[in-house]
Amino acid sequence: MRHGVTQRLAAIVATAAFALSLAGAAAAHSRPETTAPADGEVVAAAPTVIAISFDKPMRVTTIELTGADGDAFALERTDEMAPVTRIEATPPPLPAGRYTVKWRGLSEDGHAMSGRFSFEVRP
Ligand SMILES: [Cu+2]
Repeated sequence: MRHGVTQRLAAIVATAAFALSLAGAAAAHSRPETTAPADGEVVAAAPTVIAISFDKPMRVTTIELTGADGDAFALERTDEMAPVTRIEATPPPLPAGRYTVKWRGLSEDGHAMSGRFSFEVRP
């Protein structure tokens, strides 16, 4: 039954190759590395810049800032949706409170990515 063993081996090799290709695809994502403010950070002064750094270029398609009650705060950005490793957006003066930043983007490998982080302004 050598033939059967060869077929099983071929199937195992094909499965391993497929798993490796999935791992390779995952590793090619651009990922957020750090944010400013950091997720969960409590800041005494309202931030004048909201920033996200990525390990590889990310085309950020939306970035939104909302307060705890769901109010949206307009962010001014200058990246013009070009792929960037760091996006900086300027918020209006922020009163004390909790805020959430939500973003969506296209990774360097074309995959859709999204994330969120929160911070609190507590003077
Ligand atoms: Cu990817």
